[in-house]
Amino acid sequence: MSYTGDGVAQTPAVVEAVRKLPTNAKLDQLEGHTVRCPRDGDRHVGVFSQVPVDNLDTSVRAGARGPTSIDDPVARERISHFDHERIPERVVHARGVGAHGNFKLHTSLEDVTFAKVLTEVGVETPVFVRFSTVLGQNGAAETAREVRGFATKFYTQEGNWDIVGNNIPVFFIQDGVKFVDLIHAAKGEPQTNIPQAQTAHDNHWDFLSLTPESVFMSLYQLSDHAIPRSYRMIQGYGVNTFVLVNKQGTRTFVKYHWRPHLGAHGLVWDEALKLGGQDPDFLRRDLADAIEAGAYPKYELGVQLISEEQELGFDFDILDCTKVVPEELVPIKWVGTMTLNRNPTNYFAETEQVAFCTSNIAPGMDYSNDPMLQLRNFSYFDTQLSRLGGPNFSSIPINRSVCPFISTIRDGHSQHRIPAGPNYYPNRYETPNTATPHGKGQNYEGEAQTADNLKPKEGVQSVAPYKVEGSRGRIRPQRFNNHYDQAQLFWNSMSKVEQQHIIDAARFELGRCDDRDVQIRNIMRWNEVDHELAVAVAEAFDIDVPEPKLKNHGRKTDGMSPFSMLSPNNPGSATGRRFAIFALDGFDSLQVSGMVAAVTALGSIPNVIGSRKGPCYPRGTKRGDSDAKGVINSNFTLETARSTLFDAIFIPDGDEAFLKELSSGRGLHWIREAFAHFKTIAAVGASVPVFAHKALPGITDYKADLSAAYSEKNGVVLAENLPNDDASLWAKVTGVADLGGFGKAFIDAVAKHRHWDRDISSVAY
Ligand code: HDD
Repeated sequence: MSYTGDGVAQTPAVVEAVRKLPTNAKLDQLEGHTVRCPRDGDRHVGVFSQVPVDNLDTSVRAGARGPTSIDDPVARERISHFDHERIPERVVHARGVGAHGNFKLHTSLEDVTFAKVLTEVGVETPVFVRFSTVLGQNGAAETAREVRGFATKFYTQEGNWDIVGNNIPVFFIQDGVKFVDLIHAAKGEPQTNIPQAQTAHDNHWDFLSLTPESVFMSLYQLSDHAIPRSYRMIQGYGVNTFVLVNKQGTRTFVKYHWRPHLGAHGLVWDEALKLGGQDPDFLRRDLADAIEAGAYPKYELGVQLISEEQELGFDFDILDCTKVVPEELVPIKWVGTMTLNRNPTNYFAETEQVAFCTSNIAPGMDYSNDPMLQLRNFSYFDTQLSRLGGPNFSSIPINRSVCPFISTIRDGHSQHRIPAGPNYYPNRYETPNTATPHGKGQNYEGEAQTADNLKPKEGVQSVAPYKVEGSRGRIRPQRFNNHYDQAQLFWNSMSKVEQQHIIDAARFELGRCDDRDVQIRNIMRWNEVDHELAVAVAEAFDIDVPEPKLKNHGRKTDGMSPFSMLSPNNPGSATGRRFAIFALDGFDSLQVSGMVAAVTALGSIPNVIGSRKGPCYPRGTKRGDSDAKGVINSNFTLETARSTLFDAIFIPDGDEAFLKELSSGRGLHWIREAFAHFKTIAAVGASVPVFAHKALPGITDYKADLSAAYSEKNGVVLAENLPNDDASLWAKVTGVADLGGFGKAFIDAVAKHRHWDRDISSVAY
């Protein structure tokens, strides 16, 4: 028997199941607050008295058919608790998904900081990450074209440190004071609250067209970055410039980067639109499923370091968050790896109640004077006051640090701790010369604290002095004014396909605007980025575009194009991908079981698509036959899922019944749609003609080469003559390379993510 934090015994089965999950110091701490039901001897309780009750089904009545009695505390209090279950959703980033994990440092930054989390190599720091969409309310579709939040709370040995970032490195505005209007314009119209979770409407593009600093981010928003395939495949950025401080008190500016090990990948727009209805939870499900399956997402943390001497040496301002620091000017130094390996136990208690604050920094860190960051530092804790009901939100379990601390902060709504000891400082119990970190930081004797004698102290948050000068006023530096250079850099760095996606997205977004002025103003703005871009968008609106005032400088940079991440250094990976494996009745059992095992061995997620939910029967067996060999349980049918939910499709050989179902309208639609979304498709044996002649009749490029074991073109892998009765071939599944080269070709094609060279213009899908 084991005990939870509230001293109640748990059943051995529950304890055993929890023991097997990955854990860390934070998760151990949370376990102490977790009540796992049902436990031995549990009985349901009335709400506030917590006394067990005998009946939760029937309220107290005056007579079996008489009125319900108001003196029934159980009914009253249960309903009352329910009535108050909701808290205000986040005013932005309402829709999110969380995960626990660890951050492990592999390269110390001790030259520039004394923060232990960034200097102690090999130490694992527990983290909680919340990914989110920005505009959609809690429940909105997740695949809308949206910026994605990527917020990380590090539970360091020295207190909590939060990087509250996005998957796009720049922001729409330069000054936090404009945030209110940016968000009001982007969210639903005030009269109707329409649209939900999308920016394809007049107000959003009206605001952006009147806010020139937004032009760079507007292109990012139109790119594939804004429709990610998975939260496991997004980059992350701290966006604002922060500061690291070393033992000497030297300040170094820092930009934070996260890069996913799986590479950054987008959805196809048609897919994103359909998924919005087919699975509005597509991204959170993807993350939870992957973690559950052990395909743990990993991200590399990188820093760009800029000394105080370099601060003014660029032709942009590093305090302007509408600009990146191009990697060619300041390379990224990769310092550690984050692994997400455990799903939350309770969505509300963890994912909803987690409170990120940009002001949460560890000793050895500081803020820059980026005017966005300065106001963000106010906004986050301020919003938690109303969202989480008062100033004690930091003692909610998910927000507690794992390091010991003392504080004289007291009282207020929902104080969960019992603070003992003095509630003021300094006090006669801890004098400035004692070993407490607070004591050491104070100049007790009353000596003036000057820039010369005020040095930062390790282990405590203290200010490393720096010089500030200038006139007070609503003023902006000149250097914040060049809005087009980096927008051009971004546009130039996209591949042709990515540029086309931006043009298509711009046509869609402005096509959903009704105000001609809004369309014209945005197109004229993009004209200053690139004339061809503006002309291509304008064609869809019959708008003439004059020669631009600015000339495109033609320069490019790394790290902006999602495709550029699939460089020779990063050839892509099929690990963690979702495979659809067809097991309609009459399927070839060896091929299906072989592929399921191969995909599992790869660390990916096999999904069996069957004739029904439940047992599906292979070639040579009959439905209901209890002795049938090779029966497999399906996850989905052709009806309950669509190709949009998967990265790749494997269609084995099969008998007449199999081919009949595969050739049905729905079966052919699956194939056409996956083909039109540029996904990898493999077909074997008699399924090959169904693919080539029925699903894609007009397209002659994808016929199997009958003289070869298999053929591969643009991610279509066909093996009409592969021996399907060779048990040893199909049963050797530890490495897919064993499938006679066919399996390897299939997996390599999946690793490429999409096959853009396909011509899909004549495919109806
Ligand atoms: Fe913000 C939430 C990221 C600008 C005010 N923001 C929020 C979240 C993320 C970001 C990821 C969700 C955190 C979570 O999962 O709980 N925000 C950004 C980035 C910005 C940015 C990368 C640009 C650099 N934000 C920004 C400004 C302000 C805010 C300029 C206000 C002055 N953001 C908020 C907020 C939220 C928030 C209102 C809503 C819920 C919350 O904070 O906890 O305070």
